[in-house]
Amino acid sequence: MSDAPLDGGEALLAACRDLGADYIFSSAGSEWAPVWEALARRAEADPGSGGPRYLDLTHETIAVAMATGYAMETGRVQVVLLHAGAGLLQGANAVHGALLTGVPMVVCSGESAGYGDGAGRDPGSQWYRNLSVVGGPQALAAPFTKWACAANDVSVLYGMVRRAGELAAQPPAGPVYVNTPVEVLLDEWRPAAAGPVPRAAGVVAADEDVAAAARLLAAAQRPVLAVESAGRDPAAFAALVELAELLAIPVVEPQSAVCTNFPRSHPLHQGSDLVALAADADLVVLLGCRSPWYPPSAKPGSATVLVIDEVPHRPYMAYQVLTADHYVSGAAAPTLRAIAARVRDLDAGAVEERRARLASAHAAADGARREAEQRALGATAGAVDPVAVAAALRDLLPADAVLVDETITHSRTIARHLMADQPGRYRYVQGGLGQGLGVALGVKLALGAERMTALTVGDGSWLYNPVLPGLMAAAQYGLPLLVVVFSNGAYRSMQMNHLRAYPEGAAVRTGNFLGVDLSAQPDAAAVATAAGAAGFTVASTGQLAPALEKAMTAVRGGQSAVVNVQLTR
Ligand SMILES: Cc1ncc(C[n+]2csc(CCOP(=O)(O)OP(=O)(O)O)c2C)c(N)n1
Ligand SMILES: [Mg+2]
Repeated sequence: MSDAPLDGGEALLAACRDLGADYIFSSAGSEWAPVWEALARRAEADPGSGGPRYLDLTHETIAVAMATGYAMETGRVQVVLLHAGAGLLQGANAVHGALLTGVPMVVCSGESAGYGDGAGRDPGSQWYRNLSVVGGPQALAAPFTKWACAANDVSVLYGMVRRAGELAAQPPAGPVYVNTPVEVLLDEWRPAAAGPVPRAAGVVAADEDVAAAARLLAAAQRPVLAVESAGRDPAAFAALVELAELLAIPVVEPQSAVCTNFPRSHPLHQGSDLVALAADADLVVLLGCRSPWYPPSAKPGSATVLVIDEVPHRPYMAYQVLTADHYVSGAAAPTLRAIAARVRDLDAGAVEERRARLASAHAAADGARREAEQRALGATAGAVDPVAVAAALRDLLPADAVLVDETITHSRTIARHLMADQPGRYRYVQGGLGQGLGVALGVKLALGAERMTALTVGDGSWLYNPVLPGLMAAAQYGLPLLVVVFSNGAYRSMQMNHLRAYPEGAAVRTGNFLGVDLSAQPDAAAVATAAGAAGFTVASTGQLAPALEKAMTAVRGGQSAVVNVQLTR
């Protein structure tokens, strides 16, 4: 290694390494030459040296969404490098998605401090001509990050990025933003001694709140528990099963659920209709829920509401009405275990009666599900029923496969028929459309070559995804995905919205619906093939299983596969 003085690029890299970031997810920009140089220097000196691996990605949405998928699987803070205000704006949709998902992430991009008039190295004329943002790029990032700031001097760069990473991991986890000006990255850096980064501290529920929750649960005659996201932590998933079994409490995953929270085949799983179950409940437990019913004030029934969440008030929600009567603030797994340990004086007869009643309700719902699948899979002519696609994926995907979902009108069908029984099996993409491919790539990166990762995506949502940069990253980094496009030839959800507002309007009278028609979309299978992936088109139910099998064979062989399924609805 040369004995040239260290610079800001080295400082940033040192902070990433000390934060324990496994990867730097990057989309190129001219401010990053100092980091590239530092990485090249490191590789020259010691090719086997540790530290984060750098991923060269070709679209900001892919870079950020990959970091989201990876952090979602691992829980570890990752670093994303974007370009100036432009790259931040391009990636902003996915940064907002990371905020909603609650994953720890440090996002950096630069600006110029001297515009070429300052001393030192030349930042380049583009910073003067095109790239300045009044108020600095941190002003752009502020509304959709936990914290956004500028590192205005190289002396604070290492410390600021490090603290940003610690902040990102602190509950509620989320993305933070650091503006790293070009001149700061190019400046000479003198490292100071810094100790290891401590693990983020957990939130421990107060003893009196745990005791109160246990009393409420033991006394309830008709309790119901709704859960949206707590199952992302496998320990919380297990703790919820234990508590639910102890109390024979029905568990509901409302439409707002974003992951597998409770085994679908468990007799206590009671589907997704919280409003119906809560209507005559005496206790509603909201576990890790941010928006369990809609409209916000329309709490069903008159039950007492017990909210259990690491941070019950989601700070990034502009409006949130949980109508809570009691809060328990604590990380889900230890809190649920603590509550279970405190439950006393259960009415055993009532609990067993409830258990039997819920088991038969579950069996009835399951029978209806099977019938729907038989009907869908038995269809012989025409396009494919989405129920058949969801059921086929359930039956054909390996038991340890993960399904990332970016469908809109089909998401409930997928959640219902996938019958996910393990934590991590199902993950819904949060935030604006176009992130699914990146999130799935990040999940695949975390899971490794042996684990199948599938993306289900609406045809409209697929058009929002940076398909070419995503398939390129899949090939370049050995991250083959199975993509199943739910093609109904439309933004069906937009039409449903229109119909809700104007059920007898001019569009209904004349059939002139705008914002709906996707009949001009390119053939997703042909696009995939052109980009080096395997492409399949499924036009009838009989073609479905063979195409999925072939696609999975391609994926096992290292090639991504896109299966475009033409749907009845
Ligand atoms: C970035 C972004 N732009 C626009 C929207 C608005 N939007 C929500 S759903 C939707 C249509 C999705 O179409 P598709 O994936 O085909 O699902 P379908 O409605 O047909 O089920 C649109 C345009 C959005 N959510 N995000
Ligand atoms: Mg569609």
